[in-house]
Amino acid sequence: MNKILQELIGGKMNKAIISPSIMCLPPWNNGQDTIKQMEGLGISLLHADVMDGVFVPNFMLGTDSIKHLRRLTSIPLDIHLMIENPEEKLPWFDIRENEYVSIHAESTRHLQKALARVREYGARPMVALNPATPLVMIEDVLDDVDAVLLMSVNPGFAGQKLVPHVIDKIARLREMLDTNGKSDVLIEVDGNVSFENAVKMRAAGADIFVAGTSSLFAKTGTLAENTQKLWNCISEGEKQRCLR
Ligand code: S6P
Ligand code: MG
Repeated sequence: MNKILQELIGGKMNKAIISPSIMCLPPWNNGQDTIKQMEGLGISLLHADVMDGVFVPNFMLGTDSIKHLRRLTSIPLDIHLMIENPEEKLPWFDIRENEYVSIHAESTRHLQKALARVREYGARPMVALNPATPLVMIEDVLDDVDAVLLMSVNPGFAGQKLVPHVIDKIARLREMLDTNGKSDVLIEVDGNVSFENAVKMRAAGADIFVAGTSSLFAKTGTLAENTQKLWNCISEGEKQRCLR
């Protein structure tokens, strides 16, 4: 039995989750049809990027878009805040109990306060790190989070190339979590989660895979085909079928 399978059976490895990136949806039908289809495909989390044009050089999904998404589906949101001083803006989002909300360590001087505020809504706090931000930045907030988001591209845009050292960073984070008694803290990866990269990210210890133009919304394959293919890439027993 190989090591990953042993760890899965031993409960050390969490079940993998696909979190489709809403900003990559074809815009013409307001997301409605695609999201209904995702419900049928067993998707259990939806990644919603929020960008303020300051923390990152782009604008994306405002508060009304987030509220609109909640009307379309009961799939919980995974809200990725790429905004300055997020702790002041959390009340704008009408955060729900079952949602993940990620706060970038680089975006606030009050990281612990921001994460604690997410917890006050009953939601699941997640701390996010850009590719160049070292893991040491989150050592003192491990008690305040349910998950850590490692950016595998510099945030702001879809369709970028993986920053390669992030694979090793995932493994170092998994080790850091395990040695601190935080094995239940999930690791999310975001950026160029292609079928090939997903295999390496899973092997390194990632649990939540943000799926954008590199997989679910790739130019080839239907949404159903690409979802199945990504499942195969992150499910141990199916890996051999992954790249077919
Ligand atoms: C990027 C944003 C991401 C993208 C996603 C796109 O700043 O946070 O969530 O939407 O990474 O995926 P892909 O496969 O096009 O890189
Ligand atoms: Mg994102």
